[in-house]
Amino acid sequence: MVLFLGQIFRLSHGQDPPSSESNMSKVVRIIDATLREGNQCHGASFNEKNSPEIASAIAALGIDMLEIGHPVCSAQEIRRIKSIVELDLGCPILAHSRAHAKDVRAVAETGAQWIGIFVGINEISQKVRISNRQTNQIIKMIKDSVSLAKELGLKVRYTVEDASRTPDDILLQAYSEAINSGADRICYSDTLGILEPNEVCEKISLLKKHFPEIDIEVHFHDDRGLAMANALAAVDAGANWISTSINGIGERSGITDTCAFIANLTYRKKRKFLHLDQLKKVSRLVAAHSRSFVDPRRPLVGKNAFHHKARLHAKAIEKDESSYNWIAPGIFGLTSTTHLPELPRELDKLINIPKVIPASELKYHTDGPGLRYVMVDERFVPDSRQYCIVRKIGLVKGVIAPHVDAHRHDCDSLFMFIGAHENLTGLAVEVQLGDEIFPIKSPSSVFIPAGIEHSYRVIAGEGIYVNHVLSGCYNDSLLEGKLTS
Ligand code: HCA
Ligand code: CU
Repeated sequence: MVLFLGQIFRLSHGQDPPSSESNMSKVVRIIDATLREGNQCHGASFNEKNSPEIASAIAALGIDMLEIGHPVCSAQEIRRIKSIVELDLGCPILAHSRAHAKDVRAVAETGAQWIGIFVGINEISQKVRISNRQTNQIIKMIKDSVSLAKELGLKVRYTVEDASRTPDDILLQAYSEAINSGADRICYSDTLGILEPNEVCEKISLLKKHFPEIDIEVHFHDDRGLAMANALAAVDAGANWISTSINGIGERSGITDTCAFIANLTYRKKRKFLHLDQLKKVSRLVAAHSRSFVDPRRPLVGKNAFHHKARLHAKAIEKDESSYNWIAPGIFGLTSTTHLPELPRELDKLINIPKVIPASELKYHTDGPGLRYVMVDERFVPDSRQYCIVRKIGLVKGVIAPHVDAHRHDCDSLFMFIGAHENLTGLAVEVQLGDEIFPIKSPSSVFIPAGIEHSYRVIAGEGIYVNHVLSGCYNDSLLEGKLTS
């Protein structure tokens, strides 16, 4: 059936497309799996506290569906997913499930509208992922789990895990079973990131030939650096849902990057996203909470993505931005840069005399007790990528007012307390970390992971306080918005 353009564009973000949407005119949709696949990235700990903020920020980009977590894992995981469902972001929520009844029931308990059931069916899956099951038994698991999910009122996405290493006949059999049992969408997963774009094209064309009506999602891992190329090849071959994550985080080398994929769709004039100027902000937020920091070369959101160093390039960019940018950075609220400060080559310029500067130069701070010596930041050493201050605290008598409000950085930082007495004793402080307050005596250090709210105040004694932040500019490293008040 032919759809008129107007009909396509009336499908607003978050709504399920009508099932009659014809294949040729299907809009490319994004399911962002940061809070599921991304949670499997080393360093990530998306929890009940930070997940709602992250989910809201991602949904606000105009994403079509959010994949949140794996509820059967724990009661805590169920609560985390529920807390996002309850936000009612206007964007359907999908939760992950093996093809087991208890997993399916756990998803139903979260209130998520969609379930993503996955099961591998190839030889290696039978050997190590779901041991001691034959192909026909796995086919039955697909039928039973999809049917149960439908009975529980869920919309179902069914994924063949490791689809790219599964023989075509078995692959088609698995998807047929899922569709006949009521699956609303199928997902092709290149779990190991082994496919190349021409193979993706073949596989998706095969699925389209056999299942012309059903929505097809693809999930590409980036182990060979091909996740983006494969996603675009899949779109060209007719896949209409792409699974992505912010900064591409996930198992190992991760998956297709949400922001870069949105930029690619924009470049191709495939779809209009309304809040492109928020991409970098969301990238920073997720980088902080996953402690998976963005490489300067990452497309779109990396520090160097629109930086031009060679003199010829810089000159050309100053005349016309399109000379060396693939897309106009302004669309994303970004600007081209040409002359970023560089680390000095002369070694003596790396030695600094500290300057006394009151802390009110920082957001969330007033001057506070004693003198604050700035030891290093990018004003002292261009491109230092570090900030360090020392505060000399004279003997505290009586109660002193706090001078730092709770705040968070997009990078890790450190507090050190060094008392003026023997063995570095002699200073008592109180440190807020997340929701908790800790009374602390010197000598001590407090490691502050990126994204964690923190502050401190001096209680008694005398000594030195050191703050070290892994950013050359304190104020630029702050994440706006606070989790608690
Ligand atoms: C996993 C595997 C998975 C599943 C994808 C999906 C993969 O981490 O459980 O359910 O669509 O890459 O195959 O991420
Ligand atoms: Cu995956």
